[in-house]
Amino acid sequence: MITRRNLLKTAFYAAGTLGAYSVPAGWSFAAEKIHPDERSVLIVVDVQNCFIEGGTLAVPNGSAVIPVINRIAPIFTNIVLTQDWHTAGHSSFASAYDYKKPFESVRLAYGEQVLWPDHCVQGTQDAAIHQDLVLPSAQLILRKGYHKTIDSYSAFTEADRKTTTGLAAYLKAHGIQSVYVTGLATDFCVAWTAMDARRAGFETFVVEDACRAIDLNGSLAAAWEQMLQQGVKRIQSADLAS
Ligand code: VGL
Ligand code: ZN
Repeated sequence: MITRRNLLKTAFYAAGTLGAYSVPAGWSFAAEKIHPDERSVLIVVDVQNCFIEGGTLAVPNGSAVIPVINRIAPIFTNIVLTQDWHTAGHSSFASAYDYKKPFESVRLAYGEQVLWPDHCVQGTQDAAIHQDLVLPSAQLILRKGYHKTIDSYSAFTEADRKTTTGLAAYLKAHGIQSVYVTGLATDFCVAWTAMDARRAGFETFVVEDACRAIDLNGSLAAAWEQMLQQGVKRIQSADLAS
């Protein structure tokens, strides 16, 4: 069959015979489908009202991830959701500082912190998981960012790079070896989660079309560069099958 993949494959092998090809690090040549099994987990990052159109920190076209995640979810026996869950007056909010505006940054005890509009405040409708996500089999909703003075983009380790959320231990206790990351936003919570998953020893995939980015000052390109360099694999939802 002539598919885009087979054409690519032909081009790839043709280039190979010329002896002058290279495959960028992390670029996986997925001619075969990937089949997640019971040692795999789908992590759905922060698909909350705040990050969807109309929310307090809306990611451009954020709602587009929902049908993609709903479509691939039945492939997974293990699903974990994360929920950004900040205190009112959280130290990642620009409003917590005099003379600071959203998307500026500030130096905190643990390093540089980007400042955001007030978002995902505990117990608000803005912080609720979006109602169009259909994930009845999800086994865990992990909240993060609930310490007032420490942000947590990552689902594994808070921004001080010391405080653990316990997720790596949880996944290991359940025999998980491979992590598939989806959700919002590609360049912040998805990227930090994926890189920490690698660091914790999991085989790690980011499902690119199941994510959307904020893209502040080139942050999306930078995030992909770092993720690929650290061995995170970039795949598409169509690469996955039962
Ligand atoms: C996020 C900025 C602030 C995210 C969370 O989910 O990517 N980004 N809080
Ligand atoms: Zn946040």
